[in-house]
Amino acid sequence: MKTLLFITLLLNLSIFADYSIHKDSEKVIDELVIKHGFEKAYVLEVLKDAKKRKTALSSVARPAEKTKTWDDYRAIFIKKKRIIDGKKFIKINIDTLERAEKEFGVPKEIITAILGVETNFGNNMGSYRVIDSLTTLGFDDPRRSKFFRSELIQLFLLTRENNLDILKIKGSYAGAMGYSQFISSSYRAYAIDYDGDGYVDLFNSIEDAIGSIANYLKRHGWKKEGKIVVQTFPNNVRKFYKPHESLTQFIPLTFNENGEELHFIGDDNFRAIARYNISDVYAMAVYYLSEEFKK
Ligand SMILES: [Ca+2]
Repeated sequence: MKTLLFITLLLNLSIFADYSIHKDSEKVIDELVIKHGFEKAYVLEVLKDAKKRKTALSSVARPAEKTKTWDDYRAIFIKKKRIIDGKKFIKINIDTLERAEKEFGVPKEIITAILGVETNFGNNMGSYRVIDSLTTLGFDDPRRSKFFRSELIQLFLLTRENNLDILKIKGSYAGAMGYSQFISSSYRAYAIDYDGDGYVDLFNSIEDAIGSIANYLKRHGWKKEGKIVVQTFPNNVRKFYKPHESLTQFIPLTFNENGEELHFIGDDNFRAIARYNISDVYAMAVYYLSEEFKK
């Protein structure tokens, strides 16, 4: 009886989760082996090595972009240090940023703001092994396991294509990687080689990250010279814009700024930023930060 209790306790400890024998792993293993031609022994070895990370589960249950208000976001991201670091980043990487701006139509300040919000310009790319995040969320998240299992399969494909060690690469609790924090499917679909070495590397190449962010935004509807937000007032939104399909929303977003309420409507380019991270406050933080870099 005592032994059984002990074994039960052991099984409940995160370190003893074995994703190669998880009840939902068979479908993933089959897809990787049959559809994508991976060796079964390799897939099992990787899943066996993956560790359950309970903090990934708790973080994904209350993501910052859902629980934090604009005031919280502003306090975190629109800070003197980050603004100074961003300006420095622009100075150092001006050639690449201007090349991307010309090629994709995305201003250097926006690309830099995304890098600033995502990883503090590469200083915080995440400390989770991506294999741990994606197995934990893919097999044990009650709400979005299907999405994360799909990203897990994408991770196998990405690491094979890019010759990366699947057991070593790190990222956020949700599996976002590199300077620009791309999830596996985005990495495969939108990341580009922008330093010309023939290899797409969001972990080590700032140039690749810059080009990839610009490419991502363009592919998600960024319009050169387009508007991001239109500042407006409570009762005359329609005066400025007639509702049409390309507007993100006709109801203005409301943010408190120094005790005054400001009302915005997001335009096409606002929506493109929000595709990076589905959140109005996220897109506002990027926009605000980008404006600070111009000052
Ligand atoms: Ca490259």
